[in-house]
This record gives sequence, C-alpha cells and structure tokens, in this order.
Amino acid sequence: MLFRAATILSAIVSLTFATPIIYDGRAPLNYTEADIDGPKAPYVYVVRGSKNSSYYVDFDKILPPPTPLWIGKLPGFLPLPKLTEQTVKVKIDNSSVFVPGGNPANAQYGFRRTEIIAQNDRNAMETGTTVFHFSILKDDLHPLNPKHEYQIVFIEPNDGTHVFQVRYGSNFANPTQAHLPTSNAFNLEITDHALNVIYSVPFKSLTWYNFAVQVDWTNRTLGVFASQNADQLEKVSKLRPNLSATAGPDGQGDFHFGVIKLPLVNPTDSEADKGDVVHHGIQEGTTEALYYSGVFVESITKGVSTGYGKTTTPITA
Ligand SMILES: *[C@@H]1O[C@H](CO)[C@@H](O)[C@H](O)[C@H]1NC(C)=O
Ligand SMILES: *[C@@H]1O[C@H](CO)[C@@H](O)[C@H](O)[C@H]1NC(C)=O
Ligand SMILES: *[C@@H]1O[C@H](CO)[C@@H](O)[C@H](O)[C@H]1NC(C)=O
Ligand SMILES: *[C@@H]1O[C@H](CO)[C@@H](O)[C@H](O)[C@H]1NC(C)=O
Ligand SMILES: CC(=O)N[C@H]1CO[C@H](CO)[C@@H](O)[C@@H]1O
Repeated sequence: MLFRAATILSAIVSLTFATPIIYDGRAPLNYTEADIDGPKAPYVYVVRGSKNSSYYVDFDKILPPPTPLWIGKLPGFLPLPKLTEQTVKVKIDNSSVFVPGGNPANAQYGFRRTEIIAQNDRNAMETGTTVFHFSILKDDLHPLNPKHEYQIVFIEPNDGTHVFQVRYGSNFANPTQAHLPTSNAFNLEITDHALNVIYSVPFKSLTWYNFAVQVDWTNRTLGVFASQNADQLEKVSKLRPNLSATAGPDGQGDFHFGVIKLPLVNPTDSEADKGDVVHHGIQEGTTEALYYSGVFVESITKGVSTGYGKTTTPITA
C-alpha cells in the first residue's frame, strides 16, 4: 500500500514539474552507430568529413555516464537510478574536411568539423521563448588545442551567424595573436550574436558543464543558466539584449552541437586567403573529441528545468 502511494506520489510530483519538451535530443538507450549513419531521429544531419557518421560519432551509456541531471529514478523505496540517455562522443581528425554539396571546389580545408544537427524544425523550437539545454565534458584522451578557436554549440540561421554560441580556445585573429593560447583560451564562453561574452567558466577535466540558454525569439534576448556535474542549474546571467540577431523567420536557425575547429593563419598564404578561415589556414590534423549529453529544448511556459524534475522561473531582468 505504502509502496503504491509512494509511486503515485512520485508520478504526481514529476507531472507537476514537467515542462513541455519541444525537442528531445538525448540519445535514446537503443540508439546505435548504424542509426547515426541514417541518421535516424532525433538527429537530422551530421556535418562531417569524408568518412561515415559513425566513424566520427559514438554512443555509450557508461563510458562516461551522461550528466546526472536528467537521470530518472525507478519507482519504489530504493532510489535506483533509471538511465534515460547515452553519452554522445563527437570526434574530429584530419579527415574532417566538410565538402558542401560534394563539390571538391567547395572543400572547407580551413576547418575541421563534426557537428550533429539536432533538429531543424525552426518554427517549433524557435518561436516565443525556448530554452536550449546541453552538457559538455572533456575527452582527456583527445583534448582540444587551446591555441585554436572552437565553436561547440550554436544556432545558425541561413546567414551563417550564430544566435548564441559556446566557444573554447583562442579567438581566431588575422594576423594571429602574438601569444597563444590567449588568457581566455581555457574557458567555455557563451557569446551572444554580436560575440559579446555573456558567461565564461574554466573548462576542467572530469566535469560535466551543464547549460541552459533561454532565447526570447520575439524580444531578442538571452539568459544563461549553468552548473557543474550533479548540481542543479542556476541563473548565471541577467536578461541580455541580443538585438543584432535578425528578427523573424530569417533569424531562426539549425541547432548544432559538435566540434568545429578554426585554423591558425598561415603566414605564407596571400592576404585574401589569410582571412578566408573556411578554406585556408593551418590545421595540425590531430584527433580531438568532446562528449555531450542532456541535449533538449523546452518551452518556457512552465519554467526552466534545473534537474531532477525541478524547475525555476525564467530570467526576466
Ligand atoms: C528505440 O525504441 C523506441 C521505443 O521502442 C522506438 O520508438 C525507436 O524507434 C527506437 N529507436 C531506434 C533508433 O531504434
Ligand atoms: C562506417 O565506417 C566504419 C569505419 O570506416 C566501418 O567500420 C563501418 O562499417 C561503416 N558503416 C557504414 C554503415 O558504412
Ligand atoms: C591533413 O589534410 C590536409 C588536407 O587534405 C593535407 O594537406 C595534410 O597533409 C594532412 N595533414 C596530415 C598531418 O596528415
Ligand atoms: C517584450 O517586450 C515588450 C515590449 O517592450 C514588453 O512589453 C514585454 O514584457 C517583453 N516580454 C518579455 C518576456 O520580456
Ligand atoms: C549582451 C548584450 O548586451 N549583447 C548585445 C546584443 O545586441 C545589441 C545590438 O547589437 C548589442 O548592443 C549588445 O551589446
């Protein structure tokens, strides 16, 4: 009897706190490597180099385990964990040259990139106010190179700008900055559309960095929630205007997560080529990777999820 009551109570509690999830990009437990070669939902495309998607993207339930925030509990007295997703590993190496449209003349030799496009239903994810959740963990066996700039989560409208992004490393500059890595290079930075840093945190090993970015698509504002490992998300920014982002449908974009590595300027390139980061520059060709989990988008209507079925109020000032 008591068991049943506890079960019902926990069901009611989780209902009470449930926020409407618009897109769930947490890799299902039955998702396989062959599924990403499709790719099957919940992903729509993998921006990548010459090999198949499963060469660049791996899924695992325990090595390492996903962020603890969204792990459920099995009903009953003992709070047994109920895993709900797999960790996603995204890798780049020297083969990670994206060739848009398969036309060799367009090969992006300046970049090395593997990004998962989570979902591209822009109207569903990007009207009203929506909150983009994601967690990021270092792969210490395949570290990023802080002398380069990386863009590792972003929303990209058709004009190629980013409504917001997460960045790591030394910002690309032409000419290359005198001292690399730069003082901000070891941080994860969340920037707005105009590349102002809204939140910055040192990116350390063995730590899940949990984020939620609140985007008001009508008023064009941003707000950031963050935490580490098992801590619930907390507000870490004020409401910030993001008015350089385009209003309306042209400002909506695809939600990417993954690794895009910018080059260093090659001093032997022509002046025109030095500024052409897409096609020119120095890449060492190293194998590098990041882990992701907890990728989902929710509506603001019932608050912002902070972990363990709890919510908090949106950022309003
Ligand atoms: C995983 O299982 C669910 C529920 O049975 C099913 O709907 C889904 O298609 C499966 N996913 C894959 C990638 O096989
Ligand atoms: C993808 O590539 C890997 C290694 O190159 C290979 O083992 C695998 O069979 C390929 N999968 C598909 C579906 O082509
Ligand atoms: C990496 O790839 C580029 C472009 O294909 C090539 O020119 C370069 O030699 C490769 N570097 C290494 C270290 O293999
Ligand atoms: C959006 O802007 C309008 C006009 O300034 C204001 O009345 C409204 O409260 C704003 N909405 C939010 C959610 O901030
Ligand atoms: C954080 C912040 O205030 N960002 C910018 C949003 O866009 C406007 C308009 O371009 C900028 O002036 C803000 O600095």
